[in-house]
Amino acid sequence: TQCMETETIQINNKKAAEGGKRGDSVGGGISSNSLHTLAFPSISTADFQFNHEKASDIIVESIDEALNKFKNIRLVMVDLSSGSRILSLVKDKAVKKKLDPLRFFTFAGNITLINTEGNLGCTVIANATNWRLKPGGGGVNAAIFNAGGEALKLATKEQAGTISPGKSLVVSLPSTSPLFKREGITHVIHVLGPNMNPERPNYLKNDYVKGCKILCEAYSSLFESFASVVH
Ligand code: AR6
Repeated sequence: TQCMETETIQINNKKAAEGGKRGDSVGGGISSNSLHTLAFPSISTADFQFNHEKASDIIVESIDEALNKFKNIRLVMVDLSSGSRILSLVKDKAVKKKLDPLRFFTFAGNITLINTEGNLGCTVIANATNWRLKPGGGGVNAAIFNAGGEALKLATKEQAGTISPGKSLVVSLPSTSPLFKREGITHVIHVLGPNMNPERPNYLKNDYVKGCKILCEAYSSLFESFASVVH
């Protein structure tokens, strides 16, 4: 059944993409054309080693809340491979929770090529960053800072020097950034998630009471920030 569910979502994704072009009406009569799209990675589940079962529950719950609260948004969760465990967990739980497949779906690919490869019409992408908002460091943070170029580094520095766990920071992308020019991305939202990796700062020592609270805050903050950008 897991394979069948996966297939259903893929079909729905196709429909969502086509629907976007045709301007089909979705929940509440808002045309999917007029929905603003955020692409986001799974926060904290790779380098920060957060438990995937717990994270997927929080992700689906947070998406459900955001879609109910903000009627003009569409959310796309991205990971590099279609074999991604966190992506599969979220897909399955999204079906069980009956999230609207036109307003939330998953995408396997590189988030820095979201529009040229995925043709999803995303205007904003989220980044799973580190507390110093430091370019590099591997993972999606390195990929996004590389793709954003000097312009993203400077614009981020101008906004803040550090970020706390559970918070997000909106950076408006200068039109000189390759991410703006190539992908049409107007904003990057940096997010710092909870860290369960003993070799990284702010290590939570497996305290999942704190960890889950911070991951919830991180996603709420991300979706709130996105909604305010596209308001
Ligand atoms: N496109 C889409 N998804 C990606 C990409 C990409 N180009 N690259 C990685 N992912 P991680 P964290 C997925 O480790 O766990 C950094 O060093 C990846 O498969 O990037 O929050 C920072 O500087 C995974 O599903 O973030 C921090 O120190 C997800 O992105 C630390 O890692 C997040 O994985 C943050 O760790």
